Amino acid sequence: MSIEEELKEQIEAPMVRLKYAFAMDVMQAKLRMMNADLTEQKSRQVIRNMSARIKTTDSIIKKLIRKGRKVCFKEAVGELNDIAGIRVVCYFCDDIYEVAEKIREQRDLRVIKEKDYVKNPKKSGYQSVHLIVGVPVTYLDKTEEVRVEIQIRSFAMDYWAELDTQMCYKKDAGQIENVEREIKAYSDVIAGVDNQMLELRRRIEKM
Ligand code: 0O2
Repeated sequence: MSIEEELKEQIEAPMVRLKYAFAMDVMQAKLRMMNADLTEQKSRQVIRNMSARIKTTDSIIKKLIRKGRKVCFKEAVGELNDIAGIRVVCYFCDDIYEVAEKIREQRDLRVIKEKDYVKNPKKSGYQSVHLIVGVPVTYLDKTEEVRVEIQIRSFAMDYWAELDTQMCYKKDAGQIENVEREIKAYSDVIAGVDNQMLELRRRIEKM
């Protein structure tokens, strides 16, 4: 059996998938509650939509190789923070921090790592706030912390990231003249509009 086949068999084992799926379900239920809470506070919807996925085995293998790690179950589960991933799309860019704060307030979760690619966008122009949270999962009297990556971004940032994923991210398009420069420039334009929309909302709220 090849190392890829061995990893596939272990990572796709029903019990392993169940643990990740459970951790994502718990997190999504919490996020729905946080959205209800914020909606009540602000008299408007804060989260526009969310989605969840378990990383495919192919993508796990590619990421392990990209990170220079050994392709095996132990490295995948131990090193990758995003085998379980949730994407939260908010209406406005300031909502991102409201959601992140609500996650930090959850006493039964542990925020393991935070990355703010909104304040410090990636070279590509990618913007989002990433939180890695540990969700306790109990099975057969044993409690284990399962990591879930939560990507929080605005509707506008999501538009850019979705198109970037289709055209450039993890693709060779960056080698085409001007592509990297242009996609980064569009990210700046979108961020500008995102901030103007926020200012507009604030002016309207003051009335
Ligand atoms: P996929 O297929 O979306 O899952 P960590 O190990 O937690 O420290 P990690 O995961 O190595 O950090 O890197 P990072 O940059 O913090 O987060 C990576 C994820 O952010 C990616 O996951 C993408 O989902 C997203 N991302 C990062 N940069 C870009 C970008 O330039 N464009 C787009 N569209 N998305 C980006 P994966 O596993 O690479 O991909």
